[in-house]
Order: sequence, then C-alpha cells, then structure tokens
Amino acid sequence: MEFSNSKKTILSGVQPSGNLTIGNYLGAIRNWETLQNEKYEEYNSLYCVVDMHAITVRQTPAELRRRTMETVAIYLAAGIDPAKSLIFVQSHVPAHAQLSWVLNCYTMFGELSRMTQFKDKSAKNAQNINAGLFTYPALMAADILLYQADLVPVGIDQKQHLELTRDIAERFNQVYGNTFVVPECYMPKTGAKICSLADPTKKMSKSDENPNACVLMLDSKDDIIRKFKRAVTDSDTSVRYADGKDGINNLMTIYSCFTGKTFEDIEKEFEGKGYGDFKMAVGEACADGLAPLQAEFKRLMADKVYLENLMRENADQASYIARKTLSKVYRKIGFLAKP
Ligand code: ATP
Ligand code: LTN
Repeated sequence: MEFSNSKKTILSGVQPSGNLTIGNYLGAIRNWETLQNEKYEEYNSLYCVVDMHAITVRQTPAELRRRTMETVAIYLAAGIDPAKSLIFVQSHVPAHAQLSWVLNCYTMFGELSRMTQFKDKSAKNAQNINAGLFTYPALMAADILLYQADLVPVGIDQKQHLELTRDIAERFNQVYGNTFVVPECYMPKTGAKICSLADPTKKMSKSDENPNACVLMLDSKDDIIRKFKRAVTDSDTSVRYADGKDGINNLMTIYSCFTGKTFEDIEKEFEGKGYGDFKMAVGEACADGLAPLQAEFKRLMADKVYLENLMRENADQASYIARKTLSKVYRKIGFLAKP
C-alpha cells in the first residue's frame, strides 16, 4: 500500500493467542475492512498481528508461529486488501519494543493497576502474573502512537486501554511538546461486545477453556450450528431484546451483524416461533456469513510464499514509518544520537 503523510491513519491489532472468534470478527476485523474501503481517501490503514502481546500469557512456540501466520491469512481473507492496508507482524518491527520501553517510563503504576483486563487475566493466570501482563497497555500505546494513528477500531473491552493510550500521549506531549497524535476510539454500533455462548454475561474470548463458549471464525458449519443450539438462553420463550435476557440479546446481536436486520425485524421474524428455530437461523446465518472467508483462508494458507513475501515487505514499510516517530522521541527525551 502507499502510505500518505497527508492522510490520517487507522491502526488496530489482534493477538494470535488462540483461534480467532466471531467476537474478534464482529467487534474488530469486519469493521477494519469497512473502514479500509469507506475511508480509503481519508485514512491510511495499518493492521498488526500483535504476537508480542500474546506472550503475556504462556504460549506454545510452534502454535504461536502457526497462529501468527494464520492471523495474517485471516486478515486477508476477511477482505483487508494489501493494496489499501498495511498488514504486518508486531515482532517484525523492533520499534514497537523500543518505544514501549520509553512509554513504560511515562505510565504510572496506579494507572496500570486499574486496568480491568490486567485484573481479569491475573485472576485467570494466578501462577503467571508477569510484568509484561501488567505493562501490556504501554506496548499497546506504542503500537498506536508509533504510527501517529488517529483512529483505533476495537471492541468495547479495549476502550479502557485506549483511554490510557490517550493519557500517555497527552502527558508526553505536555512535557516535550507536540510529539504524538492523540488517538480516538472507534467502536461498531452493533457487535462491540459479543458474549460467551456458555455464559452470556461474559465477553466471548478466544482463550476461554470451554470450547462451546466461542464460535471460531474457522469452525465448520456443523460445529457452528451445534454450538448455537447449545447456547445458554432463558426460561422465557419469546425472541425479543430485553433486560435480563442476555443470552437472547447476544444471539440477536450476532444475527443482526450477519444479516443486517434490526432487532425489530428479528422480533417480527420470530414471532410465535421458539428458541430452537431462532438458534438454527443464527447458526445458518453465521456459517453462511463466514463461508467465503473460510474458503479464501484455505486458499491463502496453501500459498506460504505469498504470505511470507507480504510479511517481509510490509514489515520493512512499517519499520520505515515507525522509525520516524521513534527517532523524534529519542531526540526529545535526550538520548544521545549515535555518532
Ligand atoms: P484473549 O482471550 O486472548 O484475551 P480476545 O479474544 O479477547 O483474546 P484480543 O486479541 O484481545 O481478543 O482482541 C482483538 C480485538 O477483538 C479487539 O479489538 C477486541 O476488542 C476485539 N474483541 C475481542 N473479543 C471480543 C468480543 N467478544 N466482542 C467484541 N469484540 C471483541
Ligand atoms: N490489546 C488489544 C490488542 C492490541 C491492539 C493494539 C488493538 C494490541 N495493540 C493496538 C488496537 C491497537 C486487545 O484486543 N487485547
């Protein structure tokens, strides 16, 4: 892609920490594709596979490698177009680690302690509450600020991290003069929080141990339908969006995302019908919505040379853009330039 200094910039990323779910798709990746196309004239688009974030939780090396490559292929299969967007792997661009160290020194212990993702993940990984898990948001801030991103499309769970990124940017700018663009958060109207099918009060998460809690982007049609059939709902029988009906609200949200129908349309469509029919329809819509992406994913994974060339070239381009911000930061904080 051609990076233009006169355009604004969009940046986002997903961790290759597990198999991607429809939460990642509807909350993030699908909107990246829309933004890339609808805002092409106005924005550069950069989409990163954040493998350095993934190791804040223990990963199996071979699996991390495989998933990193697969995540690149998923971005492409979802319609992120290398002619319009820069797709790259975080660890291929050293400036992320370099800026993240600097930003760590401008991020407060108290701020990091308040991050709900840190609290949730340390409760889940009590035997591995490492420093990386704690300083995770400073690395995320580096990802964003390095490219002077204006807009960051994410699901609702990342809003707090984005606010911290803004605070870090503003703090730095105040001390050293205008250095970073202060980014805005972009969230989809529907799909910013897809919930677990096993516990619809919790967000669907790719690192959930219960395989029935998430629908994966690469699940087969049979698996998708089976998982929706088993989805936890309530003892009521009517398909309507209402407080206390978390399971049905979640299924309606997913159905709405895949069909474009409003909640009102959906209530009418299923009037007088039971949850069984509705769940079947959600399963079908989801499986059909993912089918073209899955076919394209398969095709891409058979062409490793293409994926490798793309990763190499894009990492070089990202490094070039990132180094400009990094040099500016190094100069401002007083690092002696290498003679
Ligand atoms: P993990 O379980 O490993 O923490 P995750 O499934 O939460 O992973 P991330 O890689 O942390 O996924 O998130 C990538 C993007 O997907 C972020 O923008 C995040 O907000 C979005 N996202 C993740 N889960 C959901 C969800 N259930 N609903 C909507 N958006 C989501
Ligand atoms: N923390 C994010 C992933 C992430 C990200 C980013 C998202 C890392 N760096 C930069 C947007 C922009 C998450 O979803 N857990």
